[in-house]
Amino acid sequence: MVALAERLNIPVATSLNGKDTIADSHPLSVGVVGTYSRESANVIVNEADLVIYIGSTTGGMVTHFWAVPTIGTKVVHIDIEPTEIGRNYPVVAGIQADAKVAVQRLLAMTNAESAGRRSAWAARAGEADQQWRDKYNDLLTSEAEPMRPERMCHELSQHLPDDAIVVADTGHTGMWMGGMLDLKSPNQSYMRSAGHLGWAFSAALGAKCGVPDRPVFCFTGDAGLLVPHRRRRDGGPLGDQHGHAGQQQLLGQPVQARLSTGSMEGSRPMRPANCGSSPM
Ligand SMILES: Cc1ncc(C[n+]2csc(CCOP(=O)(O)OP(=O)(O)O)c2C)c(N)n1
Repeated sequence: MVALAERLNIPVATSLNGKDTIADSHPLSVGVVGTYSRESANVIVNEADLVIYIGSTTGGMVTHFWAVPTIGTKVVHIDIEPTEIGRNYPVVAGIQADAKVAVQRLLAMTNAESAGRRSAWAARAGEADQQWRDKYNDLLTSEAEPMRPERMCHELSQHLPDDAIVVADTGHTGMWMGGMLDLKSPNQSYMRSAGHLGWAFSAALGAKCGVPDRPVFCFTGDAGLLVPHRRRRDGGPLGDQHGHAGQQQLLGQPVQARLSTGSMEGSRPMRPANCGSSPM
């Protein structure tokens, strides 16, 4: 998809689920569109004269409740499920196909001749992206204590390893990460809770078990962290309600956790002054 976007010079917005489809550092990337989104993505999708959906249910979250793009925008919809095509947006063309196969066919059928015609549009997308960065720079680099969530996202953007897997929970954590985190490498992966609070911690354990050699980073809130632990406290494998540390083998991986009744031990968030991050 990135190769197709580059060849045709088309800006790319992603769903929250597809955040790692294109690195945020890519010049054609405008970020996540919809409700848990980056403002610049909504601006650009609303300015587009044609939106091509690739493998999307065009649901409420990704369209900000069918306001982005506005109904009436020309839409091409590629999806393997025929009932999704044109379900929420009338289409000028519908293509029933596996997303990857369709994109590969489009790559084989197109050349870069038309790319120049979209130079101004691609530049406009870059401008919107920069406007977003300028608008949020103070929050992303804020020295406020406790550390602002925007600063945490910015620090992660700066320091996540090239092959990191990021697992984000729902709630404000999902909003902040969807909009504020910059993935900087196509080797980084992003997974998010589809609305189930507490999913992220368990999913991060699962990701680590599945791909032990890659660093896994879980971003969740206090409630999100407590939900799965409460369940484990009530008979699960990790620790117990008396504050005993538990160490178990989970799918062959050692896992440690310490729980106490109604609270959880943890380390304090980093102080902004200790981050040593470069400014945007
Ligand atoms: C299983 C489940 N229970 C409840 C909710 C509703 N819910 C969504 S976010 C949220 C609060 C999350 O709080 P926290 O994890 O501390 O993160 P914050 O949003 O405060 O950053 C709740 C209760 C949900 N989505 N899923």
